[in-house]
Amino acid sequence: MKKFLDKIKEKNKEEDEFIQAVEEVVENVWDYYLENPIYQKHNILEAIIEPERVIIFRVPWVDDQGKMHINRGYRVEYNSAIGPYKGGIRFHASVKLSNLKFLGFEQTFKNSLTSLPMGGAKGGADFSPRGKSDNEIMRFCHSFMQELYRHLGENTDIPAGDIGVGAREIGYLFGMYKKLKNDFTGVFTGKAREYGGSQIRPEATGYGAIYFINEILARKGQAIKGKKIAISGFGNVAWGAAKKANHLGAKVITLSGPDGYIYDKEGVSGEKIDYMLTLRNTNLDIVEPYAKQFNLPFFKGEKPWKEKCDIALPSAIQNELNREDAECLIKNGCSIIAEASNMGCTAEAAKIAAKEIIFAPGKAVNAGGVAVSGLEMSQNSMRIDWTRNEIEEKLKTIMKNIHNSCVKFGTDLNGNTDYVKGANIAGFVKVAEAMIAQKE
Ligand code: 2IT
Repeated sequence: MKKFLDKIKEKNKEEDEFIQAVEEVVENVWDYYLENPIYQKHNILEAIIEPERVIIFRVPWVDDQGKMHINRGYRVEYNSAIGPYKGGIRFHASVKLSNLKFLGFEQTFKNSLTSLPMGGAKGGADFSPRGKSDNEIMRFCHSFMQELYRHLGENTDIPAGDIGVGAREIGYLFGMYKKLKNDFTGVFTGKAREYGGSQIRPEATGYGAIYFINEILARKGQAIKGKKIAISGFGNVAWGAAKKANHLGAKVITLSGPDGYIYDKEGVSGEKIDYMLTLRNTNLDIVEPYAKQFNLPFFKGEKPWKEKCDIALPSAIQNELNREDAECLIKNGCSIIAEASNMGCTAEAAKIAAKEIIFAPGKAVNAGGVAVSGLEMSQNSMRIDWTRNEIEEKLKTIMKNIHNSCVKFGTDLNGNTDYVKGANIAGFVKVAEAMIAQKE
């Protein structure tokens, strides 16, 4: 295994986040890989690690003063063994090939876990919407799509939102796609309801994460009602999670931004949840105004993981919860760390949490978002619109099945469940079998 990983590291030098994601998967599936000679014959592990195609392009755009800026756009079309490329678009200053490769790799396993026919992809640009005007964001989105459109199609590659890309940006991106292709198809998910978007898609990632936690708790004979949840972030994922946590009687005690975190003893509920959307639309990327608005304590420059909670739900960005954070949470009685963000925990944090308490990985916990994207694609293809109830029931069933797959593949003879191992093997098997069948 070491020799195999050394080769991957040599080939992908300085791509730390990508190596982190690959190492975790290889460690988990290695025994399974060795037990199946057909996988080795097809060199399936090396194949699954290599993206099918990477597109990198220039994105020029003009700011409100008339000055031209140049950003770098990407689409990593990772794997199409089980369906067309599918995954979000991220606009954030941190975007580079390494993190889009890790996100595309993770997406491949995540999409497989949903049981829907979607391959894996990720894209984005090193463009930060922070402090930009609405017109600047529109011009950026239009320029981005002027290149990307030629690589997309409803049966080829279907993007969605991610960090920095919400309903507004999807509107600009989809509008330009339609114009360039002269074709109205469901080539984007996360669209607004008026032009083909699905019920529940904006909430789906957060709802799914809470459903997944519910399944973990149910297996322990517990309920989510009354549990205290520390959430990081204040964007789309955090918003959906806060809504569903409230529906089910749990209490969300923190939210955070790049500027610090807020602590809400009474719980984030009612109009405070709606205010999260207002905050996002300011394009400022800070959470402090929330503390001012509701007269709550704000902890500048700090992360919420020092607070006493039952469940920690990182919902912002990769590697936002490290070893010290995990140790602090465990010491304070936290019993579940569930990643709603992709690879929200560092490798060390994830390992400590898995050993001491329960740790659930992003590719399982946050799969509800892309699952409802899959349902949006189905509705668009069939030209129908499922009700809120129908989508919510389907999402619940999908999350339950993902949880069951993790338990099936991740439980040892003593009955201990390793959710990371379970998610990785379950996600891997379907993609590997499809690749072998297609001699890819
Ligand atoms: O990380 C993710 O799963 C997403 N950003 C959603 C992807 C999608 O295609 O809905």
